[in-house]
Amino acid sequence: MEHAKLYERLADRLSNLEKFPRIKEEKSIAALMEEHGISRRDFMKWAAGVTAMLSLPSEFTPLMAQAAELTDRLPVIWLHMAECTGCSESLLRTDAPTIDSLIFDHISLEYHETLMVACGWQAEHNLESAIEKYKGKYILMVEGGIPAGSSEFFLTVGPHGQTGQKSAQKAADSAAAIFAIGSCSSFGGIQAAHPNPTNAQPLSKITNKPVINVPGCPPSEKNIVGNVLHYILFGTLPALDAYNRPKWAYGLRIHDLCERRGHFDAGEFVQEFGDAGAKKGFCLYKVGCKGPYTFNNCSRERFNQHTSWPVQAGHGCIGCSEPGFWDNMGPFEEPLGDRLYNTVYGEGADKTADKVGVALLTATAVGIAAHAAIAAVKGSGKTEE
Ligand code: FSX
Ligand code: SF4
Ligand code: F3S
Repeated sequence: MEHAKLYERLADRLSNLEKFPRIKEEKSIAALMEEHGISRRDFMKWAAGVTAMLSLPSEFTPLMAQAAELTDRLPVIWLHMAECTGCSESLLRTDAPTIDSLIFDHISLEYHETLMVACGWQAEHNLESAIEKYKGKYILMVEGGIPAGSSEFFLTVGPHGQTGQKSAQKAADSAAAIFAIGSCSSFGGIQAAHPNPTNAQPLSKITNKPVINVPGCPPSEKNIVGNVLHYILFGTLPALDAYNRPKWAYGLRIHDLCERRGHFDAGEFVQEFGDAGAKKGFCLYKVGCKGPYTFNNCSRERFNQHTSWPVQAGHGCIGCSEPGFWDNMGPFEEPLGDRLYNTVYGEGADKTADKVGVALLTATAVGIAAHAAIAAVKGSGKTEE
């Protein structure tokens, strides 16, 4: 769609959404920002960043800011299944509240077990009434793998001891959009790793409705909030890859935009942690980096307000946003070697990095040899003609 037409369509959608009453009678985003010392300028800079992240042209920035301001029109139910709560932590536990975490505060979170005050019967009642009240209108976010089938009783929640499977199914039935937050909910995660004693399953196996996967263990705050804003703006599913991950976030390999990529291409590798190459910031492939097989935007967006990410901190990527990474990507501090890893594009398209690396090194070697030959010819006193 042409940009102007798309702009018009999104602006229309937002002005319709604006007519809905605010669910939370709390402070506006502008007031929240001011309270935390975040200027309008910083907010607009942030909105420009999210616009670029979602691959929209920069003139859509005001729409993104408006979408953020409208997050209080959106009821969200967040369920915890079998997991470590790292996904919620990724978003909420920062030293100073980030714009992303403030926006998450602003969303009308109707139910979130680790954040809400209610417990026991009251909590269960809140969940049931939120499902009823916002039927067909709420966003469901689920964190964690789900023990299923005859093993569903490995996870029971609340005073009625409802199983995680039943509670996720019920909440999914009446949701307007469903996000599996984190690798556990997207692909099963650590509890689904071999031998998967509780038969933990991804959310997409528990419901027949479409599920958008936002994997990562944990996913970055940017990818969680970016998906909410995308939904507010478009109201439709984003373009997804073969594993139902939004392409705007998971369309490229970690390796494609890694700051150490020049060293990979030049054959400059850390041989063991702490060696001279590590101090120089060489490539971590030989100490196990799985960046060449992993689709995520960590190397571009980083974590904690762009501060850092695993490779910048000195450890290779462990492939945490790929299906079954606990089983398929290990050992985490050794290369996969000759083992072909089946990525979204299939085995054929994705040679092992070892082979690609070797091919590149060979090409470099050929380049050097050719140069040496020319130099030798020059040295012999012959002309270049
Ligand atoms: Fe933990 Fe979330 Fe990993 Fe899983 O993140 S960070 S185990 S993806 O479900 O809490
Ligand atoms: Fe970066 Fe890892 Fe690729 Fe090396 S192998 S360039 S550290 S992503
Ligand atoms: Fe995970 Fe790799 Fe990013 S380990 S956080 S996908 S760098």
